[in-house]
Amino acid sequence: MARTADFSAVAEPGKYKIIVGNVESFPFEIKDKVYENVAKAALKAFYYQRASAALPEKYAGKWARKFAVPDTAVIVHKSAASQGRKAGSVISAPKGWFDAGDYNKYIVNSAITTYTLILLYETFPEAFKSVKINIPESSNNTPDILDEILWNIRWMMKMQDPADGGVYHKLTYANFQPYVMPDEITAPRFVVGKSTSAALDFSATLAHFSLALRKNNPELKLLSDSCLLMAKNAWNWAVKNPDVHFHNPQDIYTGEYADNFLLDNFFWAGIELFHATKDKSYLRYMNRLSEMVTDSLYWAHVAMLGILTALNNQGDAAFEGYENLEKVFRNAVNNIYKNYLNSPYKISLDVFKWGSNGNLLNETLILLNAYKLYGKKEYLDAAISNADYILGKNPVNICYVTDFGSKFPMNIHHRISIADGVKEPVPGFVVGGPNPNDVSDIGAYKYPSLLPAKCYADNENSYSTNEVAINWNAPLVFVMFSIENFMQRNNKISLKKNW
Ligand code: G3I
Ligand code: 9MR
Repeated sequence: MARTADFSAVAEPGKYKIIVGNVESFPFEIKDKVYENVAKAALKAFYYQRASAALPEKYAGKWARKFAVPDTAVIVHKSAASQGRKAGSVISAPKGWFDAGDYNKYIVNSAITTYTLILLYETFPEAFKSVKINIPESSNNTPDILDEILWNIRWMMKMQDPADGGVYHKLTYANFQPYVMPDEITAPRFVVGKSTSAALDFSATLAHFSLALRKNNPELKLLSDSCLLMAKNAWNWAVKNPDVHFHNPQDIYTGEYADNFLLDNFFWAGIELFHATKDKSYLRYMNRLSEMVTDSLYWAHVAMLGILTALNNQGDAAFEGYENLEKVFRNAVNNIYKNYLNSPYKISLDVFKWGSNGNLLNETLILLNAYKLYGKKEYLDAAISNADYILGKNPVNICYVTDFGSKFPMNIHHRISIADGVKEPVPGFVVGGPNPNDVSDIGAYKYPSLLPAKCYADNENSYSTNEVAINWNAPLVFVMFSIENFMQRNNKISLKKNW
């Protein structure tokens, strides 16, 4: 039986714990900027995921590691061959982030991840001028979040075939590698299979990035223009190749991010290209919104990303069908908010599956956008309640973010954390979270519970509940920074009012 206690009246800064009978909670703090440290650590986690880099102790502390995975001699797999790039030829596609616990790089998952970080940056551009996370680029004049985004954007740009605009689905080893450090691996890496989903998600992300740079970083105009041209070329390839659905070739065994329903991907890319060009021909999928899933957001359901861009750029260019788009958004927000109200743990998530923490964080991202657009405090309150679930207010009684809270995951499915010889996992990562559907990885009997919200194991082989991934950490960064910034703004407003 879950009960809710409201301690809002307790505002005195300090360390507290809750005692009910002979049961007491972990200690927790009431203070200013309570989300700032976890927000910065969540962003720094992307630095720890960098491919083609050495991470010196000065920036990485005890998780320093050697240079690994140059990706300057990547083999074109036969599934990716084209006129200009024969099977077996070699290309260079360095940088980018390792996807998760594995060392591979996937365009579909990179796209939603990078979009999310760009959306955060353009929501608080002034605040991010002073956010430093101690990365090599911290001494330059570019915001650290933008430098981290650029690390992945520059890799994404190398995944497009210049000859036809097509985009390779992933850059990968043939197999998932053993639990070793990345510099110990000598196996070849491949670019595999162009796909329609990769082309569209690539197009959407680079078009969005192009506009964000145009608005916030005029000094990067050349990059902005290049991104827009590449986005248009990827769109054109997708229009000519609308049904190239990715599945692993028979000699490749790593992650797929297979997505065979692509209307939402066309819609998302179309909205992004419209806002970046004002060319209304890109809006051809607007009238098919009802055929798309809009009340769930993750790598295979991306319609909401197009809706968020339209609503956050409504001043730029109104277009017919906009009212319907706003109605769809409000409906999704109301459904998310209703789930929160009806939940014993006061969270909006009502289905637990692979990456449930990431799904909850994406719902929280939607709530925070609704709060920003409509100013209704109940959306911020619901978002904070979701954030508290991630940070410890959950049936598993654990903070799901590494290196935070009294009890956090120590055995994450993350090859670097497993192989680096450091007891503590790399900090700032949120684990996938409870998922009752895929317990065969360690065996159902090893899970403390098979109840949906409790089916989680802090076990390095539980990749279905205890892996970390860039598309889960991006909404974590978004949520923690947004709540921190909104709370600081509201405190300033209430201080002004009191004066
Ligand atoms: O959408 C269905 C839902 O309708 C159904 O009720 C539910 C339960 O059966 O399954 C849902 O589909 C699941 C899908 O994720 C969406 O949640 C699939 O069963 C599940 O297998 C799938 O898991 C994906 C996993 O790879 C295995 O393919 C995760 O989304 C995806 O995040 C994860 O991604 C991996 C990369 O491939 C490799 N790198 C690590 C990364 C994170 O684990
Ligand atoms: O490490 C892999 C992880 O990134 C994936 O999410 C997961 C599901 O695709 O697979 C993990 O690799 C395992 C493979 O699927 C089965 N053999 C053991 C591998 C390491 O746990």
